[in-house]
Amino acid sequence: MNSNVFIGDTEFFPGIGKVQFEGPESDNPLAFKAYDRNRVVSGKSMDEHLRFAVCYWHSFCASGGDPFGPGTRQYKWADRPDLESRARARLDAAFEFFSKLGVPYWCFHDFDMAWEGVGVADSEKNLQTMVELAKERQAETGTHLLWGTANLFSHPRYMNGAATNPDFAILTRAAAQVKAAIDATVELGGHNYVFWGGREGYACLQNTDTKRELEHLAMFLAKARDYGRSIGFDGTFLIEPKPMEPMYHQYDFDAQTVIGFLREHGLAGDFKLNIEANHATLAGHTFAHDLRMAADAGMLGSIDANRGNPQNGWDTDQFPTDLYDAVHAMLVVLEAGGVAPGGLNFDAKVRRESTDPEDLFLAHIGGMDTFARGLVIAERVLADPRMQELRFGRYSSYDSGNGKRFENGELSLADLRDIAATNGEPRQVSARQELVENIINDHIATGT
Ligand code: XLS
Ligand code: NI
Ligand code: NI
Repeated sequence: MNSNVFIGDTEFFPGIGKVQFEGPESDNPLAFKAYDRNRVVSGKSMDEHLRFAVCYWHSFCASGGDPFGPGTRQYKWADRPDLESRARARLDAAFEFFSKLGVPYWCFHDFDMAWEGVGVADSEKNLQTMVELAKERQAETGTHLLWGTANLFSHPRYMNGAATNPDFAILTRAAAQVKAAIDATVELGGHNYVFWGGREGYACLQNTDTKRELEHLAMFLAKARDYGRSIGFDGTFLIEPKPMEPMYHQYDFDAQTVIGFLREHGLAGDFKLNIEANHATLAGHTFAHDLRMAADAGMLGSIDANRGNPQNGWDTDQFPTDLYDAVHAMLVVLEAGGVAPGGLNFDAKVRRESTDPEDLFLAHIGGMDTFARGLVIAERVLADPRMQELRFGRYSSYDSGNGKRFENGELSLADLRDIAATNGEPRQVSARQELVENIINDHIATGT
C-alpha cells in the first residue's frame, strides 16, 4: 500500500485524500458517515458483508454522453493523444480513485480497460498489456478484482447478438473475446466472471429462431465454463439478468427465468446470478424480489447496486441512495448468509450534470453509506422476534400433523379433499402487512 497520494506519474484527483470514516455527526461530504469497515454487524465486519466494488466503465470510461448530446465531463485521463496512453492513464486514475476511496474491489469489461485492436490477436495483445499494468496496480494498492467480463454488445458486429447471433462467424468472435476475458480475469485473481446478455435477445420474434438461439447460448456458456475450469478458474460464473434494453426482449429476463434456464441446461452447479437493482425494476419487480428469488434457489452470486427512476422506468443506473430499498436488499443478503465470493458492485454512473471529479467520490460515498446503513438496520429487523413470527409463524400449520405430512409428500389429492371435507371453513388469518411495514419503519427511524 504506497498510495495515500497517487499512482503512476500524475495525480488525477488532487486535493482529495483518503476518505475516512468520521461518523454520523460529521458534515464533511468527503467522509463516510456510516461505512465503518471494521464495525462488526451480525458476527462479521462491514467489509466482509458488503464487499464493495467500483465499476470501471461508468466511472472511468463514460463522460456523460446520452442519445441527445455528447459527454459533459473532461477528465484528465481522457486527454491523452493515443489509445494506449489514454488506457494507461485511465487505469492509473482508476487505481488512485480505488485507493483514495478505500474500496476493496473493482470490476471491468475487456474493452473498457483495453482498446479493441484490428483482429483477434491484436485485441488479445492489447488486453494483455493492460492486464500486466493492472496486476501491478492491484499489488500496489491492495485492490482486488471482484469480476471481469467481455463487452459483447457495443461493437456493431454484435448488433444481432453474440452467443445468440444467427451468424456462426459472429459467435466465434464472441468466443474469442470471452476466452481472453476469462484469461485476464484469472490472471488478475478475479473471484467471479460475469455474462450480461446485452444483445442476447431479439427485436423481432418473427425473424428469430428463439429455440436455436437459446440452445446456442447454453452451449456457449458450457464451453466458457469448461475453458475457465481447464485453466484453473475456481470462482463463480455469473449471469446478470435484464429483461430489455438494448433489445426489445432479452433472454435473461429476470432471476426466475435465468434460474430455469441454468437448471434446464445443467449449468446450475457453476453459475449463479448477479442481480442488478435497476434490471429487476425494469422487469417489473423490486430489487429485493429478484434477490430473494436468487437466494431461495441458492444462486445469489453477486449484486450490481444502483437504482432506477420510478417515473421513467429505463436503466438510469443512478447511485443507490434509497435507504428503504437498501434495507430490503440487505434483509435478503443477510438472511442468505452474504454474497461472497460475490460483492456489491456500483454499476452506477454520476449524472450528466455532475461534472466535477469530486462528484465520483461523493456518489460512491453515498452508495457505500446507504448500504452500510441498510446492513445495520436489516440486522435489527431480522433480530426482531415479531418479524420472525409475522413471516414464518404464518406457516405453522405445516409444522406438524397433516400439514407436515403434506410437505413430506404423504398425502394424495384425495386425502387433501377428505381433510377439507372434515374441517369445514378455515378461519380467517390476517397477513398484517401494515404491522410488518410499520416495524421496518420503526427500525429505520431508530437510526444506525
Ligand atoms: C448493463 C449492465 C452491464 C453489466 C456488465 O445494463 O448492467 O453494465 O453489468 O456488462
Ligand atoms: Ni445495468
Ligand atoms: Ni450491471
